[in-house]
Amino acid sequence: MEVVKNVVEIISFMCNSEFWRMAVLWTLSLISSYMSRFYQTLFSQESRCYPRCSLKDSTFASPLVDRPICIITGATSGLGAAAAHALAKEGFYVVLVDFTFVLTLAVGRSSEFLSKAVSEIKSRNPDACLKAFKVNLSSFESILEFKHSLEQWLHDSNMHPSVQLLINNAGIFATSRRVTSEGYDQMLATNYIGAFCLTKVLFPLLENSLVPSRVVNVSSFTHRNVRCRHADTETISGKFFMKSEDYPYASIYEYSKLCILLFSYELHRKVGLTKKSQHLSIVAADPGAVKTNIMREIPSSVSTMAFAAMKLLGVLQSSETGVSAIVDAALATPEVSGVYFFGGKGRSLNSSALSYDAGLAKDVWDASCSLFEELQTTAR
Ligand SMILES: NC(=O)c1ccc[n+]([C@@H]2O[C@H](COP(=O)([O-])OP(=O)(O)OC[C@H]3O[C@@H](n4cnc5c(N)ncnc54)[C@H](OP(=O)(O)O)[C@@H]3O)[C@@H](O)[C@H]2O)c1
Ligand SMILES: *[C@@H]1O[C@H](CO)[C@@H](O)[C@H](O)[C@H]1NC(C)=O
Ligand SMILES: *[C@@H]1O[C@H](CO)[C@@H](O)[C@H](O)[C@H]1NC(C)=O
Ligand SMILES: *[C@H]1O[C@H](CO)[C@@H](O)[C@H](O)[C@H]1NC(C)=O
Repeated sequence: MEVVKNVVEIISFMCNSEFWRMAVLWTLSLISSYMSRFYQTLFSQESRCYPRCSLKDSTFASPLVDRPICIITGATSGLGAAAAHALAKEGFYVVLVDFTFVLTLAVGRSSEFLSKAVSEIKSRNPDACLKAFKVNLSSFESILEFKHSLEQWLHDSNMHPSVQLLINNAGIFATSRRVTSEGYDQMLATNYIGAFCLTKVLFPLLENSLVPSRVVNVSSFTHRNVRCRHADTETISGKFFMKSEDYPYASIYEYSKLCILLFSYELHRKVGLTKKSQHLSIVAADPGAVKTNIMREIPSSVSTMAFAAMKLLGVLQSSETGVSAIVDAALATPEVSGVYFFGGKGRSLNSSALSYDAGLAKDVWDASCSLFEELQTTAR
């Protein structure tokens, strides 16, 4: 009975055009990313590799800031957890943001409960400085609460009221339609609107930094498949996608990743224009295909097959190697901004032509700002 149920589930999942969009188009866009990277290394004269700099030698290092603060969203699992480990090792004070923290009894110190994510990093690196905050990124209220707790914590621990690095990593891949209490599509609310609002809310802290600060947005090669040129509040909040009966999950995921990019570039342009925030840089990172929990909502036999196929093509990475594009982005020298990191070893790539469309970026920016204002007035 169980077997029959499973088979029926797999077949119905595979009979959906969104599945084929994912299986065929996403694979092609990943392969084309690797091909253009290869082409670039062979024929491009100018090097598009950016070296990492360690905290000791510059970027965020300064006698004014002894431990730069790095906020990572979605830090309990997959790439976020790997980035938290890597950056704590670099010497950052890592603030982990996630909405579920499983508590475990800390090893070594009895009677102290720590989150599993924190104790895992601590067990590999006892000197790591970590702080965890529980935040639901698809809820604006939760984001505002986080800002207050963060400021309170900085104040209580006698730290400068600023943030040096923000990594917008949290993201979900939802295969069924869920609407948040604000009326937005949950995938767009988490992957894009949440990241936008968090950046906006934390902007004063980033600007307040005594050393150059940076925002890293985690995007994805899947953004290359977006053809949709709408960028109004209807589309960004997902209401536009609610018109179709089936949930176009692959299209929405791609779209959320394109929005992140358009945003990153628009903010890069905007920040470039103002003198005051000249030391704030914005970069994007694409980890490639990585074996994490992100595919949790698709039937496990389908994701096992997908991972096996990726492995056969030689493009599947572990979180430890996949995270290198994110760490490259985080540690590139301060003047690096508006760059799309892909493939590790400091390498970068051009993102899709659509993502460089300044008109579209402006539309996304304006629509996101009006959603933000709407959220702010209801939160008051
Ligand atoms: N894996 C890939 O192949 C791949 C490729 C390209 C880009 N990316 C991007 O990389 C990022 C990280 O993905 P991953 O592969 O590491 O996935 P993952 O293992 O599923 O991790 C995502 C994290 O985000 C958290 N999260 C989800 N919704 C949240 C919310 N509303 N509020 C707070 N936290 C929330 C999750 O928390 P819980 O664990 O508590 O649910 C989880 O810790 C995503 O932006 C993804 O789109 C991944
Ligand atoms: C997160 O917030 C959204 C929007 O307010 C809400 O719909 C969702 O249920 C929340 N998730 C959790 C796990 O609390
Ligand atoms: C990448 O983009 C730049 C500027 O947008 C352009 O000059 C260059 O030709 C592009 N490179 C490739 C390989 O498409
Ligand atoms: C990422 O980039 C810009 C800055 O890049 C920021 O405003 C935005 O909120 C961040 N996140 C998204 C979703 O673009």
